[in-house]
Amino acid sequence: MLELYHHGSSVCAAKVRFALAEKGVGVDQSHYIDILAGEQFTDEYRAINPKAVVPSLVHDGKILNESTVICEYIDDEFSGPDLIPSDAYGRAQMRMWTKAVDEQLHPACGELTFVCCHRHIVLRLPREKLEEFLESTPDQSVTSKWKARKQEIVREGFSAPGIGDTIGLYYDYLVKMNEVLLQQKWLAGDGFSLADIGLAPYVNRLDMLSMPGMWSGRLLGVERWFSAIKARPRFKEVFLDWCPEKLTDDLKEFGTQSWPEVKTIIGL
Ligand SMILES: N[C@@H](CCC(=O)N[C@@H](CS)C(=O)NCC(=O)O)C(=O)O
Repeated sequence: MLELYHHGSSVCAAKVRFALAEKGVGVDQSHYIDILAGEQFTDEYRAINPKAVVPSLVHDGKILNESTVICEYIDDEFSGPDLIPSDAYGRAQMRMWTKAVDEQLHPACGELTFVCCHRHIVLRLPREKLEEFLESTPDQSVTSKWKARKQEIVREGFSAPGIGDTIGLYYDYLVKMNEVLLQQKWLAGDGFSLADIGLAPYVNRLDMLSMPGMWSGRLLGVERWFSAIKARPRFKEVFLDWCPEKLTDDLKEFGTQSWPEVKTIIGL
């Protein structure tokens, strides 16, 4: 019995859906947790995921958290195409990328997504609900200081301290990916791997925010790679179909509104 707890705009959840799809594994039960409505904060869900974040995978009663770990588990546990390189250097390259995502790119993505889009969505909540939503975030969540940082970004938007550095760091990752992708087909070598699965949601996030201007016609390695990602047979189902229409529209609309500011920050 395989159960997935996930959300439509969660990059980490998309990563796990992508790994399952590439491996050809179906889930028996899908639990949609609306993280913009605070459904991650219930006692029931926190018994599964104490950080109150998605995704979680439950396999025959065994709880698995942390999307990078879950993806490796999926590759280890199920038959299907290998998603981990067979050689030691390939595996090391793959893990350099997935480690960078966990340590730097994902925290930056939480901030970029909130400042460009999600703050506008949660600011629609009635005042009391908004306060409850912001207060419910555990200190140890998306990052070790996510509660305070989320509050700051929701309240101050682009004026929140350090937002420029965050967006600069995100863009620097595209540049680093580009350098590699100009030399080789996939991020960890010649074969598609968990490195590509791990990074794809972060480029797709920018795409859904209508910010392909960061790489289109500029970072040709990333452009080629992302076209190849979009051409994977299950891309639409994994990345687009799980995102509710209203949320897709919000990402597009608020992303488009934020683009001039983002563009200025990264100096394009
Ligand atoms: N390190 C965790 C991070 C998970 C995470 O940050 N999930 C986000 C969505 S991508 C979330 O659930 N956020 C809830 C919130 O902001 O309250 C993983 O890789 O699974």
